[in-house]
Amino acid sequence: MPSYFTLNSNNGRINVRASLTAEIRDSYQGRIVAYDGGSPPRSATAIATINILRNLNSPVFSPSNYEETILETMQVGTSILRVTASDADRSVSTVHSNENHNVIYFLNFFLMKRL
Ligand SMILES: [Ca+2]
Repeated sequence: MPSYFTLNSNNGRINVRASLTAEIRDSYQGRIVAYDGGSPPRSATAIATINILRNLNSPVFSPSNYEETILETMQVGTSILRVTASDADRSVSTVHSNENHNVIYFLNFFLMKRL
């Protein structure tokens, strides 16, 4: 497995080393060891878990079709329908908001022929 991360031994920062798109794993875990400068040196270990936010899923409407009949005299601004779509990608990150999970709606009406 290629190493996707590198650790700066001076300041402890972990950086991305290689593109993360080559795999679909959503979590990586590594052991980190810190040594002091004593003789003999003393050390401590920690586990770093890095979760990857991937966009593996498309939003899904539920239901997938909507229909509503309204009066032509309906007041401007009246709410007539609410559509709902959800996305199964991971929703939580402590660093970034996850656009892979957030759903934004767009409306593009077209005219239907009368039967
Ligand atoms: Ca998604």
